[in-house]
Amino acid sequence: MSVEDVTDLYEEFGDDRVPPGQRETSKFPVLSKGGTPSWDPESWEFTVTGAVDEELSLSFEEFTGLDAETQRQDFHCVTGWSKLDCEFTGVTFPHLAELAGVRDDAVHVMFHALDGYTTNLPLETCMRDEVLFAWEYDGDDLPREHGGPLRVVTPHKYAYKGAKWVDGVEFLTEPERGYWEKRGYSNTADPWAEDRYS
Ligand SMILES: Nc1nc2c(c(=O)[nH]1)N[C@H]1C(S)=C(S)[C@@H](COP(=O)(O)O)O[C@H]1N2
Ligand SMILES: [Mo]
Repeated sequence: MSVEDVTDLYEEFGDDRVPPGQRETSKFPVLSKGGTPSWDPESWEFTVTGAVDEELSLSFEEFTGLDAETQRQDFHCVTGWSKLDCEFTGVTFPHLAELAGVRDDAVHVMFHALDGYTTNLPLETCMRDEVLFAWEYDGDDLPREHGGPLRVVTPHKYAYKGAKWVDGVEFLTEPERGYWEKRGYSNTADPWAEDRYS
């Protein structure tokens, strides 16, 4: 599969590929609010709910059978490290949204995860091909501690906007805040504006 390089996305937001106040690392640290939740491949299901024409429920096999792409992206953690050139394989947010049919009154999105984590973004901020539901990292299954079997990546935002262990996306008619957004992290999370805290 060919790799789409989207590491030039920063040009939309700032002058430098590594956002201000960030340091490049070659490691891939793990940041989770708690432990790594278990998952059962037999009973796991991914749901698309809320303001959509058709709510969806997909098994892992069905999800990974959707049209996928591999992208080279950068990863920016709000605690100050950036990891460049990560290769993630997954389904784009706009593709999933199209499958469900987003209603006209949808304005916001909440992601749900197996560990009870949630995170939110305005719909227009999600409707970009770089927002991936990813199950592979650098050609292998996404490591469990990094969100396997499935996680979201948001290269245009700090990484807390990307839910690890994601198992649901909910389309909302009004904005709501997720786990860290209620606890002092920025709701907007733009790395080039250094939107770290609110
Ligand atoms: N489900 C879930 N997703 C999550 C988190 C979490 O605790 N639970 N932590 C977030 C935070 S604060 C960051 S910085 C990134 C870290 O991803 P990593 O552990 O793969 O580096 O995941 C985000 N997604
Ligand atoms: Mo984080």
